[in-house]
Amino acid sequence: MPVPGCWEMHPQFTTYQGKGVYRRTVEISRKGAIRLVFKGVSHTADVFFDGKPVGHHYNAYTPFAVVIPDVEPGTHEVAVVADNSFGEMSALHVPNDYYTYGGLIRPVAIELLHELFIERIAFTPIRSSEGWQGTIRLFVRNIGNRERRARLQFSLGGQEIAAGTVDAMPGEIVEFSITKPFPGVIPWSANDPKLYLLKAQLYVEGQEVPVDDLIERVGFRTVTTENGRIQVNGEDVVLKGFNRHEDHALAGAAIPYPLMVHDIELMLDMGANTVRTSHYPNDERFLDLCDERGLFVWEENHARGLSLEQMKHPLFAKQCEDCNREMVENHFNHPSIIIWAILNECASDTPEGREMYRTQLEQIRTMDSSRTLSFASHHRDRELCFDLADIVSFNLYPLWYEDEDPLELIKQARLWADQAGGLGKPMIISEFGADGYYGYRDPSRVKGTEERHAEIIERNLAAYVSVPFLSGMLIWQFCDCRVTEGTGWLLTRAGTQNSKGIVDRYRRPKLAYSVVQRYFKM
Ligand code: ADA
Repeated sequence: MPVPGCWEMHPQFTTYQGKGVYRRTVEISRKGAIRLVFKGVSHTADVFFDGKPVGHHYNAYTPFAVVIPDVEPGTHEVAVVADNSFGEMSALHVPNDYYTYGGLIRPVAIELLHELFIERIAFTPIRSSEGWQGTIRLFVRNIGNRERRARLQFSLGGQEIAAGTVDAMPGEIVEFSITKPFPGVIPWSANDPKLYLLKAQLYVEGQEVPVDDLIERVGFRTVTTENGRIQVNGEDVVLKGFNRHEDHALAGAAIPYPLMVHDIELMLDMGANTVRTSHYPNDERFLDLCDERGLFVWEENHARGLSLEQMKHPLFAKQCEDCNREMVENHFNHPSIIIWAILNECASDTPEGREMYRTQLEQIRTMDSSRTLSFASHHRDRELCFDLADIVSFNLYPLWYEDEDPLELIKQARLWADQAGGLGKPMIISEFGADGYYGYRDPSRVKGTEERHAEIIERNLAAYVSVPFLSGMLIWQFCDCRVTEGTGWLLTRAGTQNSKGIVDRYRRPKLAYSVVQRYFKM
């Protein structure tokens, strides 16, 4: 199987759920440490080096790395056992309204390491009355067995910054932080998504050549909430866009780069300015494209529609905590991400659920206070957690699941939010939509026809653009997606897919496409 890829693309494994082994040999040119970087293995990975277990990771949608010290020069075998089956060890990957594909769905890399190396960089832009500043936090890791002193050198947009020195004990990860003014930089915005390369070099004392470097791409932008609105660089924005599952008829969850570009082009062509990574952290190449094209991103952790009972799974808290940490640490430097979100449609309407929401939002806020926080709720007047977030977000399906008027419902939702801790906070309709089966056109306009789908999207959009209090409207969904096959109404969806896409799984536009274009380009 190709990497990245998922095994469902092989004719013999279209519905396979279980384990699969990937193996390859690698040539290591010199003695020392290596790092294997996995951007996404679905959903559980066990990594072996020359037959010995070296790493274990749960969750298809977050990256992880394995460091192997003291590798001899020569030929070695890397093997990964990927498992996409559901079972008692999995609290987040469960039968659901999307598909858990199997395999190495995102890229893999191998790095030769010095015993002292740069683990990661976190850049935070600051907008002040004196102009733009930036805080660079850099994490140096010592995997050797002696204390090391190192000098750091940065450059950003061609400006050289002599940063200072760090001392790291064996086994330690040391944080180094510096805040600098960056006069004259051009801010990142949707219309002009200006990006800068931030380069860091690490010199071990007494050596002229750096032992490690790391280049990140960053942007200068802030995100705030004031007066019930969301601001980017101090200016109010209204988010218009899509929920998107990483799913494609020809590639499953392992969407190749040109098809990612195609998705972005389609969204921009419809006039969108935002994408929500429902319901998990996305492939970082996609986030890179959002940075480059000026698309705002709502990125969320991995959970969809879990009941309180499912949230009480003994591994739930730990698996969420890992996912939140890996999401924020790995995606920190993407200026396109303006919202971190958690736990789509889980039990935020119960006191016990609320504690879990509170814990997770606090965890994220501690790691990153420079972005806004939200969660998408379907609990209407029973919601208990709006006070914990910066933005209140509703998933509502008027004219689809209920025969409700979108305008009346949205006004009602504002009142629910105001009465339940959301007063004065910006509000987003984080999901609305209807099923429409590609190619099913019929003058009856019954539910499921492209005509009815387009009409429901139109009536929703007409209502949402007419009210002054909405800061966002995100259509469910950009593309149709495969769902888990099972029983019950959710898992017996027609065609085993969620067909609410504005384009189908092959990206063929439905009638609603031009409707969206008309409203988003207004
Ligand atoms: C929910 C959920 C989505 C999807 C949608 C639908 O609100 O968040 O994942 O299942 O409804 O199609 O019903």
